[in-house]
Amino acid sequence: MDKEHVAAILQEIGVLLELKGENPFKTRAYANAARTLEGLEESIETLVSENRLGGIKGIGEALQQKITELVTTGRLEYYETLKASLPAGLMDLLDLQGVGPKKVKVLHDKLAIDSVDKLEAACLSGKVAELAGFGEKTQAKILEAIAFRKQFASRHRLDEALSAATPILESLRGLPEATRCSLAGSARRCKEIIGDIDFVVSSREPAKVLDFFVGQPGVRQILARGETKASVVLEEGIQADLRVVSDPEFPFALAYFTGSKEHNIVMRQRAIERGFRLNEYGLFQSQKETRDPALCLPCPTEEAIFQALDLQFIPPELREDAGEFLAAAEGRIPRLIEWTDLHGSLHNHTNWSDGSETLDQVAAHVHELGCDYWAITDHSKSSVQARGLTPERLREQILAIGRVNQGFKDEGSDFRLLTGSEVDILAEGRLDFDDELLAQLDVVVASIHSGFSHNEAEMTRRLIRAAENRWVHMLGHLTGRLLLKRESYAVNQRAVIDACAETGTWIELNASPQRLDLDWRLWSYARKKGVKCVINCDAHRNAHVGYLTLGAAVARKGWLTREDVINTLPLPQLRRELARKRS
Ligand code: DGT
Ligand code: CA
Ligand code: CA
Ligand code: ZN
Repeated sequence: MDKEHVAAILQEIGVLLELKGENPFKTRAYANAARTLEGLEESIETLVSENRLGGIKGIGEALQQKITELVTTGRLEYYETLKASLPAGLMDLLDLQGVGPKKVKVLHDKLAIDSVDKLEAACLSGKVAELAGFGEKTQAKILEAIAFRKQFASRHRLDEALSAATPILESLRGLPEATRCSLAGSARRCKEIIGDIDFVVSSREPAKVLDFFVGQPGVRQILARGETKASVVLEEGIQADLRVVSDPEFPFALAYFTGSKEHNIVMRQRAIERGFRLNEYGLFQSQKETRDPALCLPCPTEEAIFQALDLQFIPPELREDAGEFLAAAEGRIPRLIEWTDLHGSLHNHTNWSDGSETLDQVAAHVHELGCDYWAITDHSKSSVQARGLTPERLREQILAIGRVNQGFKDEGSDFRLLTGSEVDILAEGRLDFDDELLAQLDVVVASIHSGFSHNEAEMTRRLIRAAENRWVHMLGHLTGRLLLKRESYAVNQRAVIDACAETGTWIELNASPQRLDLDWRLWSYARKKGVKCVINCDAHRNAHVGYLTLGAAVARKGWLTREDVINTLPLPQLRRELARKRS
């Protein structure tokens, strides 16, 4: 368990205590302890195992016991009990802009409000404005916050959808009554934002599967429950739909509920052109709508359905009616990249800037996971909030990385850390370090972290100027977007891609789940122009190494193959490519 996780729980305990009306000193102690933990250099596991928590200012005996329990057992009884003693909906209220624990407590005590729906009703009837300390203005603000939340409640990031879906899929697979189980819908297609999660299961006993599905611990609310389908809202606030079919129907239901809708329409049309009917129940030898099993062409898998329609198999990620039919009809669907093709990441941070771990900890972790190389690209000096490195510190870091690499060499290992920088692109496209320093680095990523409000022409110009620098290997998170949080700054992405093509500059696919930037929709254009992709974790802690799988999924959605992605190369070839633009 990492310290961010422990800190998040302590923080939440502080909030829960405040909701209960505990004295402010106690609640503040938890918030302070959380902040202290986040700032620690050492790993929390080491501190616990060596019994050294007591030496940290602000961590008294009670807190020490709780942290120790949490780190050693993975859970904390006190926290679970506390959480269970309050209605779950109260935490949802806290998510509303401008509503803090004090207000939630009053709303709960005076008006018995424990959900967003109840709060909305109370605001509409004017009861909230009458509460002491609220008033008309606050009431109107709360209604505004609720409207905003509703707009986003049905949109979730892919990583959040997948981490909610995975355990459900696992437990469905464990059911004896379930024959085949799959994720479907936009999550299976790896859209960066999804509306709801869809599952398809085949079974002879749909009632048992549905009972299990709606009765799982992660279900907050049952929206609908029928003979063959159910919809629930999960604890995470995400809706999940399940469809149960017979096993011969499974491939058809899976293809149908994977979508996209636009893709399905073309599939259905192709079937009609061939004298068939295609729907979620089968592919039928029939001129009109039917679900008569006697007329169904047996297709044991999705592959067989595509084959029956004279198509190469279309991977789910490509099912957007964005050129996949033409390619599949001509047998031109490429072999898409797999995450296991990746040998390392070329944009990552350590505790030298705003990352969590030391060089040694990062190197040991990624080496253990089987990477061949890992570039350390901490922030540059202008990124003050991210503790960007001065030129002196960067020179020190180059030496420190040399020492880490010497250690690997001495052990006979070929693994290497690469030196680097995520250098800020300043106004007018100047870079935060001079060329002489950049030339000493193995890997240079150039990114924009400030001056987001410039107009499109200026932002585009900044990025193009950075690409024109011969020491810059790639542009990082090209649009600066944060999914569901912050829009891209104004930029002409195609013009930047053109400049990268001309200068031999690569473009990053930033695999951090809140970025997934460059967007999958633009990779076909970049690929056509001959611009190479680099799938980067932008890791700020070791757990982020897993983002490589998400990055590869989105790269697949952008039709990228192993040949299009630089960090599929082994180290010697990578070094040759790194030298190319500079020679
Ligand atoms: P989402 O949930 O908004 O992110 O997007 P999807 O694609 O998961 O859409 P969803 O959950 O409404 O439905 C799952 C799939 O079911 C969808 O991708 C295609 C299929 N589907 C649903 N409604 C229709 C429809 O009216 N016509 C066709 N052709 N397919 C449909
Ligand atoms: Ca869906
Ligand atoms: Ca759905
Ligand atoms: Zn960055």
